[in-house]
Amino acid sequence: MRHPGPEHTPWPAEAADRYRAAGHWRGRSFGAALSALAAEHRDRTAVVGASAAGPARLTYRELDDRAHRVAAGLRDLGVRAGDRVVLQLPNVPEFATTLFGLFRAGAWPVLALPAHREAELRHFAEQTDAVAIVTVDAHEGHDHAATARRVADAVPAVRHLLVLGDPPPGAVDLSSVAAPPRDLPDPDAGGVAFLQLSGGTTGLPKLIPRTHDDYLYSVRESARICLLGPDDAYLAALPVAHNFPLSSPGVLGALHAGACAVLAPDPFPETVFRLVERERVTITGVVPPLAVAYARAAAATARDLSSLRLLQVGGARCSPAQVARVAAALGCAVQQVYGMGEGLVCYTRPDDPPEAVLGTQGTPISPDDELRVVEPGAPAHAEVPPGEVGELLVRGPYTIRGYYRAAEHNATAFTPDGFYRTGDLVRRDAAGRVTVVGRIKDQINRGGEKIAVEEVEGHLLAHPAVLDAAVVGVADDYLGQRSCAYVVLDGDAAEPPTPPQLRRFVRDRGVAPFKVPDRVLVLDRFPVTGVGKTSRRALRAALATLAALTP
Ligand code: J2J
Repeated sequence: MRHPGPEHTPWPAEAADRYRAAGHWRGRSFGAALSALAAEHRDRTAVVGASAAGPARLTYRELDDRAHRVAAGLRDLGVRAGDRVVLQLPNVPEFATTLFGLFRAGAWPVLALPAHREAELRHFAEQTDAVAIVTVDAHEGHDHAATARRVADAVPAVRHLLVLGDPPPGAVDLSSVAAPPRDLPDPDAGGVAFLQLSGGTTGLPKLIPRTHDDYLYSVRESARICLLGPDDAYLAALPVAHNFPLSSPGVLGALHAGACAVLAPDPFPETVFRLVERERVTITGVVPPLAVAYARAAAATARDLSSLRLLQVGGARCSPAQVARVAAALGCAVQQVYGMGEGLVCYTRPDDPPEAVLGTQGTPISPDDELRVVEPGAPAHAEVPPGEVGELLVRGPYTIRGYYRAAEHNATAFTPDGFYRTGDLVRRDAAGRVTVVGRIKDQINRGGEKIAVEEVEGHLLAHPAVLDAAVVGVADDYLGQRSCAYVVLDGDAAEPPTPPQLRRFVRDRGVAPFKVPDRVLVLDRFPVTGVGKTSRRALRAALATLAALTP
């Protein structure tokens, strides 16, 4: 396979020197950071969760020890520094031990989500020439081991399939990947630590190379901004591989603070409330639909939620009315979080005035985050006047300068002077607070889950009877947006597919369930025609209007 573009686009030397001099980048790897935490917090609880092996509580020393053992076990399998390994685990303690084991071995985890299926997994493995896939036997009714087996068979680079739980023939039991700890070379902190996933706007999801230096900086500052300390318990309700529960401040922020990271097997109110009560959880972070669900369920619960001091909402827009309702119902502070796997994270702060917490997404983590709000489509320097809406561009000490192996996409996703084009429409007030008001990127935000419309259109177009397809977002009270696919069918097709058949067709192509169009509508022809990106955009806009009017 040809891989256009570099693995990692480094920051220019001038910027890197500045970030080091400012103390943002400290030259410490994740593995070294964990060992330092283990020395400091020793027998305090680091991770609480449950997996097939039963409930587990790991102290800081146990977590560090297991990470060493996993790293040695990976080396014995032949996994070397710089190798890519697709990591797809739900919220189980093994996620933490494997993640840190891979970090220690210098291998690069590729952070797949449990919702990903064969199409995505295969793309990650092919795109990265992954040498191994780590997954779970089954989760929420899906046979992940079988899916990963097919991917491993199809991608020649994949030599190992490591399965948590019951491994199928030919796969290795993940719990057996352990060997007596030994000294392994500490990876360069300025180099790539792992590949995070982008929600994507074009084709298939892009991979985001994050370095030890830049990610640890964002984690450390996130923990500080959220006032995390050793007495806190952070609950990961969202899938822990996602950037928000991983790093904002997430599980890694909790560990950095010497706190306890509690892994919830699912994000539903019953599960989350039970864990809040049992573990005296102080902080959690969720997407708006879940925050609203917790607010509703709080009224009727017998669980003691009094330990909860902060509920973070992010990943999608949360209206001021929703924020107010959630805060009142749960009797805790709410924090808005606006972040992205590519880097930039904004938070409202504990001492912000109520109107800022209700109505804005706060300010960036770093004084060295450079934000520009520009006229969409105009040259990068054309900033809009303060207070007006424009596209947000960002550059800074933890925002990437390029996607992994994606030279062509990078040429448009970044400005020549290294700003990432977020595709988000924002306003900045006089205090520098950001409010997200919309989006110009071709992406649907379905309750925080990101859908690249082009990707789904590609799956629909693979059907022999589909002549054209356009996928649009439709406003939805619960999720913020749902997806609607318009298709034009081949009139000569012997048996034109019905909408349910098309939905099943997309699902059977092995895509994450959240990407299957919520609705499929058949049109004789599309309202506007043309080629090229702009006219596709105009077409999608016209269809979105139509969808909003279609009962
Ligand atoms: C509106 N849109 C938002 C918000 C993200 C913390 C929190 C979230 C993410 C995340 C993350 C939003 N209001 N509060 O990585 O560390 C939309 C924007 C953004 C895109 C990024 C984190 N918070 N968004 O959601 O990579 O459109 O990261 O560009 O999944 O989500 O999506 P993602």
